[in-house]
Amino acid sequence: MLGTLLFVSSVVISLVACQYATKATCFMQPDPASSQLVNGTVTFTQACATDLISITVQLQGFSPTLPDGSNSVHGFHIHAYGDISEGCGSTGGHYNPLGENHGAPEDTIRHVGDFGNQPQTADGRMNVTFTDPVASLFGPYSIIGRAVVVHAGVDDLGKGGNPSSLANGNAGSRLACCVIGVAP
Ligand SMILES: *[C@@H]1O[C@H](CO)[C@@H](O)[C@H](O)[C@H]1NC(C)=O
Ligand SMILES: *[C@@H]1O[C@H](CO)[C@@H](O)[C@H](O)[C@H]1NC(C)=O
Ligand SMILES: [Cu+2]
Ligand SMILES: [Zn+2]
Repeated sequence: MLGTLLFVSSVVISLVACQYATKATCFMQPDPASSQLVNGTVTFTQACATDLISITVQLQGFSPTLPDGSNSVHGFHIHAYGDISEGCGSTGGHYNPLGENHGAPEDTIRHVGDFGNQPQTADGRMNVTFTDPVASLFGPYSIIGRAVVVHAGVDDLGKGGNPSSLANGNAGSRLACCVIGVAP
């Protein structure tokens, strides 16, 4: 009887919890050391813990893509700390609560914060929406309160064949960052 009551009430609670889309937001600002003045918003939505998180990125200020195709994609990660007191450098490394190696978003072995590479437009904007199978706004490994960082270079997704590839993907300097907060 008590078991049934607890079961029914937990079902009711989870149904109610899923009626409100959970949303988080992050207002990107350029790192003080960056010559590319990248800014804009990153928005996260996830209605329930069991849903995939959806990430919408709307940034501007990247240098244009070069004729040889360079400067067309950028390493894009969640970093461990929501601390931008010393620019993007104080956000720490990739958010990695499980102590894994760096990888691609689709890899089994990856950091929670590994969102791979995201494309910019030729004229220097980034306007993409994607989902991620691992990161979440819920639970013990929630990304709320941590940082978004976009890099100058390409993330080698852990396939670079050197130790730093397995730590950070060799994505280069940090162009812009922000702290993920709860949104209305
Ligand atoms: C974003 O950067 C552009 C170009 O530097 C600037 O004009 C604009 O005011 C910035 N917007 C915000 C909200 O910081
Ligand atoms: C961003 O992409 C969306 C969806 O494709 C589009 O509706 C919107 O106009 C784009 N915004 C910019 C600034 O390019
Ligand atoms: Cu990063
Ligand atoms: Zn990583």
